[in-house]
Amino acid sequence: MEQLASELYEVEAVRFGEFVLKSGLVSPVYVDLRVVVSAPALLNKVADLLFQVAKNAALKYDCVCGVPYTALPLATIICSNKQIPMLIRRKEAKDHGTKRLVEGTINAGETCLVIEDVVTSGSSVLETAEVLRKEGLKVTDAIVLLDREQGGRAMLEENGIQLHSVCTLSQILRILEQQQKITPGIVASVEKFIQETPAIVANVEKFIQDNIVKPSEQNGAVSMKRICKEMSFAARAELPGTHPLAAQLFRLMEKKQTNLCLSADVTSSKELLQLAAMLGPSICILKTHVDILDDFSQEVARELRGLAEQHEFLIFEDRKFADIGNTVKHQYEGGIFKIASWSDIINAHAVPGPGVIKGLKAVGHHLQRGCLLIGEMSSEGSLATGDYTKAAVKMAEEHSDFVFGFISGSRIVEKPEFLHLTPGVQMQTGGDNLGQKYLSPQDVIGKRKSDIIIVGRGILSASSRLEEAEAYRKAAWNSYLQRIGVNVPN
Ligand code: S5P
Repeated sequence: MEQLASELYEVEAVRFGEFVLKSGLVSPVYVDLRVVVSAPALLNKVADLLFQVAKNAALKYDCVCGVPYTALPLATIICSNKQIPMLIRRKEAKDHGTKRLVEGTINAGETCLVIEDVVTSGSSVLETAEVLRKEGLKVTDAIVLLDREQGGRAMLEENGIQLHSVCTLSQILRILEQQQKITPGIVASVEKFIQETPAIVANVEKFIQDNIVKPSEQNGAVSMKRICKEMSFAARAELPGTHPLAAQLFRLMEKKQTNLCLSADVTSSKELLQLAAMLGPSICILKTHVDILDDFSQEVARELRGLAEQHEFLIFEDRKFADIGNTVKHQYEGGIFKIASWSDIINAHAVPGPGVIKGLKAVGHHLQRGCLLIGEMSSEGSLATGDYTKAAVKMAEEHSDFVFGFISGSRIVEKPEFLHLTPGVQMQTGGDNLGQKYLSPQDVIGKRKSDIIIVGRGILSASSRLEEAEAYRKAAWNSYLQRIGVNVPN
């Protein structure tokens, strides 16, 4: 094991430093076993260790299948040396000829052992196992070189697959520390990263490589739909159709672990700026109603922008534009407020028809701004329901270069590129005496599958606004993690 760890380190299959993952997260460790194919002696050794693990566990199997692509050469070496029949899983069905997903002789009822290089969340092993199972094969065990200990073992067990690993990432860390190849500081930072980072995020690079499918491909569209339900914000940021502002928002949400938007409905600029400074680290968006401020000035807008840069949140002026294109264009760009010059996000009612979006887009598009359409409202007796909501979705889809999501009570469209923001949220459900209705964060994110909670008075009326904001952030974030299938620490 000591030698394996040091050889993996020598060929840079395990690297330490600062690696920016596609999710925007900075990881202190990077594991990529693809490089092992260029070191034949090590490749053979890894294949042998994998075989020994299966042997020591006394596994009984009839054939072997490697998870494409890194584990393919490993499976080949094992099968060739030990004279075991091998199967190859195709990643895409051939578009001509047999359309087979698995190559080789399949004898239904036989047991197939799955081989993988690294397991993080376990999703790649499970995907291959499911394809094999569909062909009538039994899959009960998988062997892996490196278990990153980020939930894969438990997830596979739930799906009837026992995971056997040659080593874990923490074992490698300890050995490299003993060999004085890495410092205790590095070990501590990697361990912290492993514990704190949800498996789905650490795995996002693999997820993206494996799952971004061309929408024009028929079976691609099917798998896209299946995956959407569990897609992380980080993965949604990388979809080709995601609006750049939405991508920025998804990344900062994942980085700051927050899907809380503060509705900063206060009437003094001083209080607004104080709120932004204090709650900035806890929120992904700060929503304003600048027309309720007694003392708005462009200086206030400038200061707010500074705080937005400092704490990495977006600004959303909740102006709810609802006029003809020409009028909203002026309202957005000019007047006292000059909203377009400082607000990243604005919103609009769908009631005037697409002209409202066109007018806003004429001002905001080149400034890299984005717009949310109002699909539903939280107030009692709202008329934005049923066919109205459907028409709003259609309008958004037709203008997705500017509209990147919705204000709605729940998810109203399955496209993962779109964001859903839900107002009317309080821990204490019920309502106010002017028609507002409240749902809990868990209900909104978990059951109704919205992405971001918008909270105003729930936080503003608390004795400690910071503590309350953190309570809302944690409740909404944990509901999101649970929804995408990540174990939530207590
Ligand atoms: O349907 C809606 C849409 C919006 S944007 N219902 C809402 O309440 N809002 C806004 O969300 C509303 O204008 C207010 O700024 C915030 C809710 O505030 P709270 O104090 O009731 O949480």
